[in-house]
Parts: sequence; structure tokens; C-alpha cells
Amino acid sequence: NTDLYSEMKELVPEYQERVKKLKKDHANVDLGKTTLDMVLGGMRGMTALVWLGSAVDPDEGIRFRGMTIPECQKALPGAFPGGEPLPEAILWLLLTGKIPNKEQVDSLSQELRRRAKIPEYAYKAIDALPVSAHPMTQFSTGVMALQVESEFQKAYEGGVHKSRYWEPTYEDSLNLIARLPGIAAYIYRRIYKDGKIIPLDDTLDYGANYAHMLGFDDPEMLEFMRLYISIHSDHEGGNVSSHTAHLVGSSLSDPYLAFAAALNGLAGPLHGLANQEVLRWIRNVVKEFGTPNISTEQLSDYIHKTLNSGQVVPGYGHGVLRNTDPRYTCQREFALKHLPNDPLFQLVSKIKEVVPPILTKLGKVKSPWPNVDAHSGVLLNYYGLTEENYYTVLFGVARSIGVGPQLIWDRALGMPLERPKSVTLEKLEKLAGAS
Ligand code: FAM
Repeated sequence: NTDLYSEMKELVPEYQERVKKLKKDHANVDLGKTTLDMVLGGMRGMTALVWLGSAVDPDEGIRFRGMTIPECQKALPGAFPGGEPLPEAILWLLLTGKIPNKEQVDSLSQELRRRAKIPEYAYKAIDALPVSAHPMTQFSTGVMALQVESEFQKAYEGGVHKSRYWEPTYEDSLNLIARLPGIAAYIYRRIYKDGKIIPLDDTLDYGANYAHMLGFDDPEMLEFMRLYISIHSDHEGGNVSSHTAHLVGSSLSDPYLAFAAALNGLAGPLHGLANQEVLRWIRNVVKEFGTPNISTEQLSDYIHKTLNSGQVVPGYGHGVLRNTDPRYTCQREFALKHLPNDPLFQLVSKIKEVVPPILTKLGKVKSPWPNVDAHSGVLLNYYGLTEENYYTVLFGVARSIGVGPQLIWDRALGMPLERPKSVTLEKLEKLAGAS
């Protein structure tokens, strides 16, 4: 069967049964205590939500429906045999838990191209902003304009039965995923290429089309974009952008409203904006020494300067990971294969040698290792996408591939309004016996 919707429809009853059984027979299972440190420390380590699509092991990193990135690279169809996983394959896997074959992936590519029609007023909403507006502000504005066409909002106003909420959510999520590259490319071309628009190419897959509409046709860049979108799609349910979408969606705000909120969280320097900050930091290192070929001592001095000025070293550390991010490692392998002599790639490799020991010495950093953002900018820059202010938009397009399936499953499983308890400081002191 090459129709993703009917594949999903078949799965819903079984999963609904499993959730119902857990709630009925195991409601009081203890999932670990909530400590004061968690409440004051951003809920680190607190098990608080469910997401079927992926989970992050602190040591080995992300697994998409149980599969590591190397396993996905081996098992999921690429644009050609041995090619990087197609984002359409990741979307199919996250939603169904099954590995799609090439014809299923090709049919999904076609369906996404068919859904990619963008209403004129969405471009006009973006045009209302100065080109100097941050690309993420323009992106969130464009997504909010697309909300006008929400199928879920229409269905809800029409009194759709709650057992069918997931169906208009599916429509909105796939339409949104399909339209984001066009919106995102429009923003790039508007800011950096005098508004010369490049239309969608009916022969290209999702990742390649996005690169094409940005103005890049180098086959290696098309391949990197496929890998980039696949590895940035999902990172379990608790990261700021995925969690925000889940939270906003829990009030039955439609996928456009939920995803616009997710983008606004992604725009933060400690989350998605870090990829922009990494390339800016690397450019400043080169500017400081007049060359990317600097000594370990020079690099170490520069890192200390960053830390002493009270800034973080962007691209290092993570809320869950306690080891090198496998999303960093697969980008490193891509670079070793395609651009081993690029001076900025070599600088990234040197940074990876120098930063961890320094962060470890601080004594407070839980993970001194590189995350996904430590590597992505130098690859984009190498292929000509040099405008780092735009990088988080790429991350946002990719994150929709994880957020869409999550919103569909949230509605299919009847996930309720999310409403954790907050306490006053006095109450905390009382509980701690500190008052
Ligand atoms: N450079 C300097 N200090 C750092 C640091 C870094 N890369 N990572 C953590 N720390 C500090 C952190 O600021 C905190 O210091 P204070 O107690 O003085 O506030 C201390 O170490 C403990 O923080 P943590 O528990 O180790 O990390 P958190 O779980 O609080 O935060 C990150 C995790 C990712 C926000 C943090 O590591 C960071 O700020 N990294 C740099 C920004 C970055 O690369 N973010 C992208 C993360 C990526 F996965 C993504 O979402 N795209």
C-alpha cells in the first residue's frame, strides 16, 4: 500500500487499545520522583510526556522508532542506492513505525508536491515585514498566514467527533510539511537574492526541492539537504520546539498554530538558533587570527575569552545527551567523504578536541560534548549557503517532519490538555522545611 493515510488509519485502533489498557490497569505506576531540583532546573530528567516516534539515550543519542542514524542510513530508501535517507522515509517511519519501500517513499514525495500550493496572501504577509526582520520571524509569520486554511479548525467548527480529530490534523500536518520549503525558500530568496523566486521542481524529492528552490543544484548539496532534514526532524518529545507544539496542540489549537509556536521556541539561542551562533563564533575565530589554521593554544585562549565574557560555547552541551551527538558524527562522516580539506571543517575538528576538556574543567557543565549544531553550519557554508542568520529556518523546516506526526498521534491517542502543577516559592520553602 503506498498511501500513508490508510497505513496510519489501520494502526490507530491498536495503539488506542494499548494506551487505554495502560491507563485502565497501570494508572499508578511510579515513573520516578519529582525533586525540587527538577522544578527549579527545567524538568531535567523528569519523565513527563509520551512520544512514539523517537527517544534519546543520553549515551547513544537519538533512535527513530528504535533505529539509530546509521541504521536509518542503511535501511531507509535514498534518492539512489546508498544515498542519504529521504526525509519522506523518515516521515513514513515516524508516523507508522514501519520502514517504507522506494515506491511508498516516491508516492509520498508526489503527495507532498501535490500539497505544496501556497496561497498568495502568505507571501504578502511576509512581504509586510522588512527584509531586515530575522528569517525566523518571517518564517513564523508565514506559517501563521497558512493557518487561514486549517482543515482542523474548519472541522472543529463543524462539530467533528473527537474520535476523528486525527484526520483533519493529518491533513493540516501534511499540507504544512509540504508548504514549508516554499515559504522558507521565499524568505531566503527575498532577503538574499533580490526576491528572484525559483519554483518547485516536479521531478525532485522533498529535500532536493528545498535546496533547489533556495538556488542550490549541486548534487552533493541535494544529498546534504536530505541528510540535514532527516537528522533534524525529531529528537524525542521534550525538546523546546517539539514540546511546545505538543503543549499548544493539547488545547486543540490546529497544527499551524502549534507549529508556529514551536518555531518561536526554536528561534532561541539555546535551542535551534545555536546553529547560527556556531558559524558566527567560528567566523569570529577566523577574524581574530586572520586564518582558520590556528594553534590549539590560540583556540584555547579564544574559548576562555568566550567563557570569561559570560557566554556559552555554542554547539556544545545538551539537556539530555551525555556523549557526542550522533547527529554531529554523521555530519562529520559526510564532511570526511566530501570536503576533507575544507579549512573550516578542519577547524571544527580542532574545536572538538579543545572544547570538551575546557568545559569539563568548569565543573558545572553536564555534557561537554558537541551537539548537532556544532557541525551543520560549516557544511551549509561549504555548499554556498553562507548566510548563518537563515540556518535556523532550515532546522524549522526539518522539525516539521517530527512535529507533524506527533500532533497526529496526540489527537489519535486522545492526549488531553497538558496542565502541570506550579507551586509558589513559599510553598517550595515550606515543603523543603526551609521557611
Ligand atoms: N558553554 C558554556 N557553558 C555551558 C555550556 C556551553 N556549551 N553548556 C552548559 N553550560 C553551562 C550552563 O550555562 C550552566 O551554567 P550556569 O549554572 O552558570 O547557568 C551549567 O553549564 C549547567 O548547564 P547544563 O545542565 O550542563 O546544561 P543545560 O541542560 O542547562 O543546557 C544547553 C543545555 C544545550 C542549553 C547548554 O548546553 C548550552 O547552552 N549549550 C550551548 C548552546 C547550544 O549549543 N544549544 C543547542 C542545543 C542543541 F541540542 C539544540 O537544541 N539545537
